[in-house]
Amino acid sequence: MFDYIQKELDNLIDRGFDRTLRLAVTGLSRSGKTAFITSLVNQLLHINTLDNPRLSLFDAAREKRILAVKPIEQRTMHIPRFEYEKNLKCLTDTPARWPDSTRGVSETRLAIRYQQRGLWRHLKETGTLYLDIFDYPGEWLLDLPLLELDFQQWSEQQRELMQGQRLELAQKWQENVAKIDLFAKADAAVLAQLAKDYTEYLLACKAQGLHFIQPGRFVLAGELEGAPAVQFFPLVHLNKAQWQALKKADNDSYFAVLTDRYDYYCQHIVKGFYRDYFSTFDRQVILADCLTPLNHSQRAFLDMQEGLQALFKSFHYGKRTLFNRLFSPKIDKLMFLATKADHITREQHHNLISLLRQLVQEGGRYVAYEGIKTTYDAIAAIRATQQVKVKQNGKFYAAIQGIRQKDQQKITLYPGEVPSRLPNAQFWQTQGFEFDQFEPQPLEPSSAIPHLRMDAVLQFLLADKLD
Ligand SMILES: Nc1nc2c(ncn2[C@@H]2O[C@H](COP(=O)(O)OP(=O)(O)OP(=O)(O)O)[C@@H](O)[C@H]2O)c(=O)[nH]1
Ligand SMILES: [Mg+2]
Repeated sequence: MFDYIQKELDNLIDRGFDRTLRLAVTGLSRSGKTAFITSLVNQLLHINTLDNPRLSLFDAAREKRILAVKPIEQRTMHIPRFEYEKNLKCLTDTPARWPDSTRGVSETRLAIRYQQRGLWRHLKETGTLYLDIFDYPGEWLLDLPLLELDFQQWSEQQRELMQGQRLELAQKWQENVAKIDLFAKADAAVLAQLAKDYTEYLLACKAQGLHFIQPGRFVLAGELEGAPAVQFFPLVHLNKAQWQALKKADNDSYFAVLTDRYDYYCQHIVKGFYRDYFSTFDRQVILADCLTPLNHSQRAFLDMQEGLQALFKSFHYGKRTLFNRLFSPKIDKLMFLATKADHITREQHHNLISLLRQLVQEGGRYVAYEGIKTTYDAIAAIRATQQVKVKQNGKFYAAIQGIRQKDQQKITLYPGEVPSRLPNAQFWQTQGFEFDQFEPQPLEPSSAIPHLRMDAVLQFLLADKLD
């Protein structure tokens, strides 16, 4: 009994202070980050409106303990603001449309006034949780492994990747690289052009649905656009003897300049990101669109797997010295979400989650992280379809209904089965996937955004902070 009272007293003292939670949201391009944050903010802002009964899995909302939520001024002046109003307007316009693609990092801050629960409930105590939400490109996390590689090791790793489709896309860049003498004095304009060729190659990979792109800043340079720090490229055509010989090249040679720029990129840009942003996050959401790559090709699917595993490794580094040297990890909860689950029927969600797990965790080894609580789920941040039942030959089948993007037709379809395991080569030959994109449903400005399982997300991320 004494322990219990002591615990309640400790809690009470803790509650006397307002709390801050810094939530980071990331995922590879087009995984649904903007839609996710727009919906998360929207669900919280609508928590007490009558037409939002859809948060039953979120304790604080169900118990009506959230008194008020409002957007407030963010604390960091140098990070662009997340454009919630603009994104919402896209959804409430007629016809409704998806918010635009975004670049770089953005931030938004909410104040959540809530009533605490527990032994002292009758005291009607209230607290405020300040929620800072950051949106940053998953591609930036893909750069972490660079810190463990020198220029030669990185180049050799990139050479391994040069197969099939990538080899074709890299042709122009490779032909131009072959024309320069790496021992010769570097010409900045030539390097700028070669780096442009390399960036175009990376962008072409992206357009083909390939996600494992390094360095991540080359495709999302932001304020670094045109800076020497993002004007280098791997040397994938050299053999060991050539690398050895080039070590003796002059300091102003192409080879030396490329090496310097690579080192600068690692030391300043990659480490800078981890120091300035990553080290300040308390909780992390990683979004993955596992359905779209199924439409592309086995290569695109495997590439996404590589990308996701690299993202995951960023957290796995927790125990390793590199990561600890950079910052002491603070993240205590990590959530992997398969997005756009409204593309499939409800009974397929289980398979989608299982596929996500497998994609993230090599060979299905479910690794737990010391001190990081990890979970997997499937969601639709902005639900664009309705789940319906279709009668065929006297039997009812689950189907989805929505406005198909490519022809603006209202369609009802059974999108098929999501594989619960990583599909093998034979599977790709025999079964094609066709997951259509849908337009968002019309939305009244006063209504909450329709979703799937965003309440489960809020419960995992916020519940313990609102007790
Ligand atoms: N059906 C459905 N489609 C979604 C959902 N979320 C995102 N999408 C689709 O995915 C596209 C990309 O979503 P965004 O939220 O812009 O993704 P992002 O990760 O912010 O993309 P970038 O900023 O370009 O990296 C949208 O334009 C929609 O077509 C969802 O919950 N349901
Ligand atoms: Mg975005």
